[in-house]
Amino acid sequence: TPIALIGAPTDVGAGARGASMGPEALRVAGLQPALESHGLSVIDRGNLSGPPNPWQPPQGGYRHLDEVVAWNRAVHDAIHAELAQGHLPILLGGDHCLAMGSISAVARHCRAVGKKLRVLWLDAHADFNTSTLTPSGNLHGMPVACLCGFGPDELVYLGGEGPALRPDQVRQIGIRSVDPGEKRFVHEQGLEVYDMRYIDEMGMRHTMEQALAGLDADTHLHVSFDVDFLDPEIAPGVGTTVPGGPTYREAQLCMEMIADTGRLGSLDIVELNPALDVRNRTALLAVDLVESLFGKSTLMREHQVRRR
Ligand code: DIR
Ligand code: MN
Ligand code: MN
Ligand code: MN
Repeated sequence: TPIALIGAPTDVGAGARGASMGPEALRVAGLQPALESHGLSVIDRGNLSGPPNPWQPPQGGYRHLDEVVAWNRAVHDAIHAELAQGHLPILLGGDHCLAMGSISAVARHCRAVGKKLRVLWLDAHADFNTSTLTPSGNLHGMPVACLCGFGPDELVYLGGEGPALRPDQVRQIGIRSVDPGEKRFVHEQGLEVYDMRYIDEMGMRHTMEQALAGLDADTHLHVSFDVDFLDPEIAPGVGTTVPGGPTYREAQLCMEMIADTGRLGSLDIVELNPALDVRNRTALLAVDLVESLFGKSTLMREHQVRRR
């Protein structure tokens, strides 16, 4: 399956400026040649365009709602077009509000072809706020809620009929910062959350076995990778760092176990903020992890798997 890279250079949904430079930082870190080195075919579609960041306070509980809608319409259309051609789209964000556009396109595609959909949400945050629960008004804290139908109509209906997701299609991994009202709402809606306490106690291997359980040949797996999922010691280039995230090895195992399912159908790489990074190391780490997500493994393991 050819991979299509689509840049969405905006930070209209975030609380810090700079994620708009994410797509170029990932290109500079060598995302395309890294994927190609594993025999994958990659097309870079360049960047989408949309409104500038007006940097205004929230209105009616949302910051920059019109701009967020405009960017997500562009993302939805671009991701949907790639899926319709049989390509595997990678969204280069941009902040995490853009997952509303990408996942609504993935859900629409899955409805059309009769596939099931599972979303793995790798993040320090649950991103399940609403206009009344949010402490910030930032829409990058609300995409999961909007995708499940809790948000303004312009965002809930991005992909046509009805909300894109039911809460039982989502698995959240790495969570360690949830706002008080948001926490109650996560419980009320029954989201399946593997938080850092769970990962500490059970280990990443068991966590991923649970999060990936029940996938079948008809399931499209979408990974929404918020780079703040990673521990800030290894990934400083994000707008909202939260200590105590997965280590390098835990993150690699997470990606490798997703690769092993063979079900990956689409990916978001979001919240990378080059303005806060150190010599592009967070972008380089993201590229390294994405290589694992697409099946890069050590020689040792390839031998073991083949001999089994
Ligand atoms: C916080 C921060 N929960 C909010 N959220 C995110 O403003 O809603 N930071 N997603 O990356
Ligand atoms: Mn997020
Ligand atoms: Mn986050
Ligand atoms: Mn590498």
